[in-house]
Amino acid sequence: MARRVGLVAVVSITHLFPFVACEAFHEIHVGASGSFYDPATVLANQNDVVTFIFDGPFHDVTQSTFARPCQPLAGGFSSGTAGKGTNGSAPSPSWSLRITNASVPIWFYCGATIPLPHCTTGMVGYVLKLTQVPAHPSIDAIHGS
Ligand SMILES: [Cu+2]
Repeated sequence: MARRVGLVAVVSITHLFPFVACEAFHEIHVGASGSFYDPATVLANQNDVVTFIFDGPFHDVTQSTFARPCQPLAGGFSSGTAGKGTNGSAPSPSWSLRITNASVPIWFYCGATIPLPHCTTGMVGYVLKLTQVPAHPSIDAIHGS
């Protein structure tokens, strides 16, 4: 009998809070030390916010696809070109992206092409749903940052 009461209590709690969203904030540094995103991978949940901080001179964040990682996705997002400028004296601008659909991975790349296309030299990244990857000790560190 006591066991049955415990089960009822658990069910009641999930009915009381069916839409609780625990949003988290993630930061990705853009071009802080070369043409890279740091980190290049973020594990996120629905409603999380990913903020890109443009530490380098000029970069961008443009949505792409796994199949064509250096081509813009039609109708996808783009931060526009941003950065600290060539002399690095301007403050780092930032641009934020809210994850409105965590069920699909989000791929992005830098569309800057000077002196070489940044995408083809490795300036790509992606956002994965937190539950799409197996449990790993580093996941907590990434998600908690
Ligand atoms: Cu770039």
